[in-house]
Amino acid sequence: MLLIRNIGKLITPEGSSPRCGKAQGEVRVYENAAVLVDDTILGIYENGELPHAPAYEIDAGGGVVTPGLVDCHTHLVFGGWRERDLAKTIRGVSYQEILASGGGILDTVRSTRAADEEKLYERSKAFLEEMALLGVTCCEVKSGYGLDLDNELKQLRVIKRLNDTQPVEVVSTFMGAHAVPPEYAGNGDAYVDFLIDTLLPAVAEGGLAEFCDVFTDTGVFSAAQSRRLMEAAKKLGFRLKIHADEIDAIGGSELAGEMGAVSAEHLIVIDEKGLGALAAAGTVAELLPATSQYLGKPFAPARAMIERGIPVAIGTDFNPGSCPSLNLQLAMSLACNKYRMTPEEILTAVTLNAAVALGHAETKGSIEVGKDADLAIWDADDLDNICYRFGSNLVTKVINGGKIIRRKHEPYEFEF
Ligand code: IZC
Ligand code: ZN
Repeated sequence: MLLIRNIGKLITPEGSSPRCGKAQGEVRVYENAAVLVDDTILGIYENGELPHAPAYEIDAGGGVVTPGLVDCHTHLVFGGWRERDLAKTIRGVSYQEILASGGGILDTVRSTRAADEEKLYERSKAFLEEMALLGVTCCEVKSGYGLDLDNELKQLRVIKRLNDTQPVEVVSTFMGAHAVPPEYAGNGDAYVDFLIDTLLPAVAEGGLAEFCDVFTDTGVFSAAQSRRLMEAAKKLGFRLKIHADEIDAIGGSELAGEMGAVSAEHLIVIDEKGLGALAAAGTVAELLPATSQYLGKPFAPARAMIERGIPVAIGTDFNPGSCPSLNLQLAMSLACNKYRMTPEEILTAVTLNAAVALGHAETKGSIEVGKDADLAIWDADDLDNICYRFGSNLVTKVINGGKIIRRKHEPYEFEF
């Protein structure tokens, strides 16, 4: 058993359901607290009270303790960076223009196809270690840089192996509909047929993904193509996610609502109809502020979403093209400054609502007795401080499933 004591403030959303509207900003605060864990949370104490049971102790130094962070949107298994696009991006060449000229996602498809499975695994594991030290205890990873049978399955096997071999819980999403590969250039419909007839059934049979995602946008997949794919995925038992309204509002968020998708993601240019669809369906809006920042794009209308009662989650979108940062703390401070979300709303967005978006809210996303012992200890005395000090890693210790996460060269409880 492990006791984390001398916690100035233990701050957590509560429950296993999405928190929306006013409730998005309502968090429980335990002052002068302690928490007793094994692999799950056994007890929470406040006002200087402590359990009687003996336990190995960690001193939180009077700082804040929150649930471990949940990064609900990443593309972290990829073969190579795309820094050569930086000069184009700052000259104003758009993300879509780079993709249309055979670069962008297709560039990463080339490097990922060429990458050896073992190397992909090692490189992705190193990213997860970096994320863990920034406070992340659970994250999503999407495929979508293989875009053929062998290479999509290779990417998904890497994702599964990551989940099996290191402490961050990894939720797998199949995203074969990330772009139309060169073999099907100009023939998106035939590629969607291939996804439905061949790739989706293979992924389902291998038990390699919980979710299916599609990039519904200009130059990628139309709403009609996306609907076809989502219907097939649903029949095979996948839960649905959708990249919607990142570049143009072509019906992605309406489709997400109609199909009962668990989340709609990006939503930079969502319109009234889209907002209405998400609100009616209870779909989680997954917002990715570091992508807007990096691409110099507008920021999604988070306040309008909260006002409409749409649960908001925030992720990094870590990927080599539109968000080369895996720092969820940075996304939190951008959400504060750019979305004008309060620190309490943001905490819910990177813990409980993110866990809901991954279908793991029964065990993750809040500090409550019986949930997994996933905690972040911060060198901060309140949430304001966490959102304010952007650029530094304010997490001093991370507990994942009751194990203390340390850097490799430190004495460890769990080695990466
Ligand atoms: O590699 O560009 N938006 N997919 C949709 C991405 C960004 C990842 C990429
Ligand atoms: Zn994405």
